[in-house]
Amino acid sequence: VTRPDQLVEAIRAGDRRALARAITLVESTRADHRDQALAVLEALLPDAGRAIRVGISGAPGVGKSTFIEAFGVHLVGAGHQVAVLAVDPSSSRSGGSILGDKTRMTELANSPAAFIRPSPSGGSLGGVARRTREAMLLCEAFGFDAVLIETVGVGQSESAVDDLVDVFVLLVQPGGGDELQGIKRGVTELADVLVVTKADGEMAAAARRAATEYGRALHYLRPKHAGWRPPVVSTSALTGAGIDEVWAAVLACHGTLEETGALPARREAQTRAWFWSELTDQVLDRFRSDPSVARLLPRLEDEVAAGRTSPSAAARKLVEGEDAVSSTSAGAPG
Ligand SMILES: Nc1nc2c(ncn2[C@@H]2O[C@H](COP(=O)(O)OP(=O)(O)OP(=O)(O)O)[C@@H](O)[C@H]2O)c(=O)[nH]1
Ligand SMILES: [Mg+2]
Repeated sequence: VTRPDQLVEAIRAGDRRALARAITLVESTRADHRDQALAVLEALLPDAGRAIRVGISGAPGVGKSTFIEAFGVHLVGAGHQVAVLAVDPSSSRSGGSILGDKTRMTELANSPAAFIRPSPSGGSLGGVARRTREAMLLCEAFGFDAVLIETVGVGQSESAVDDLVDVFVLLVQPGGGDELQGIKRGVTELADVLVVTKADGEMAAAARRAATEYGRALHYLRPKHAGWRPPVVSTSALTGAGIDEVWAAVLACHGTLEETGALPARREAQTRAWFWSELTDQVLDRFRSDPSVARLLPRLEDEVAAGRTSPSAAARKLVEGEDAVSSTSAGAPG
């Protein structure tokens, strides 16, 4: 076992195995691991925050893994140090996990300037997002200046990723007449850059149509950020077309957010929200572990389920003790 201060020192010295071990610590649910993880994070926090944080999302099969391989290789070619992480509660995963991807992202995975971390298996979306945020901070402290966070777009995971990043890139694919599905689901509103994938071969014409449609649709959406209009970029991971344009768009968006002051405000709001979610989790954990709460809670939950008491009254009984509620409901002085 390596002590937290040794891990911190090794990470500062550029030891990748130490980075991987620290990420394993933040992913662990064991109490002693949690203590060590917090010590490492606390020490490295001043070194974090210097990367461009990019979220990459899209429906299953849209081409995320293939895009990230091409995009990551492009970034490395431009002199960047790239970390790839994933927010994916395994329950929602249809296959194509980033672990399997690592064998497919061969060029990127073998690059000394890149680091690909498979998503932790299992857990709630909130838990996975928390661990990913902490892993991102560790990667930044290590020196990665671009962090790509992938999620498969199947529900709430897109907004969980948007809460972690500076710039959100949404991938859509041409064809199938489902061009506007993302817009219907409200996901398109999150996009800072919209990427049409697979713009090659037989699909080139359909990709052009999709790009036009999306461009028109985005025009009618309320802007997410003042001064930034999300561009639509057609790409092919096979031919490499448009990949550099996506990076240029990400940089332009990031630059605009910096100039308008939206970037520091966004990061601050994200950190405040993270604090409140940590606080809520920790208070709830502690509350549940109280013996009298643990004894009462199942019975009260059953009473709520059976309609014998209201959720609000039952919650108050738990928080204030049964006596407090019965004396209140017996008629507090008006
Ligand atoms: N023609 C063409 N095919 C592509 C392109 N990018 C991806 N594909 C193909 O699309 C399929 C899905 O690609 P993936 O990169 O695995 O998609 P994904 O979004 O990561 O999929 P999941 O991880 O399962 O959600 C594969 O068969 C790819 O070969 C592209 O630029 N052009
Ligand atoms: Mg994939």
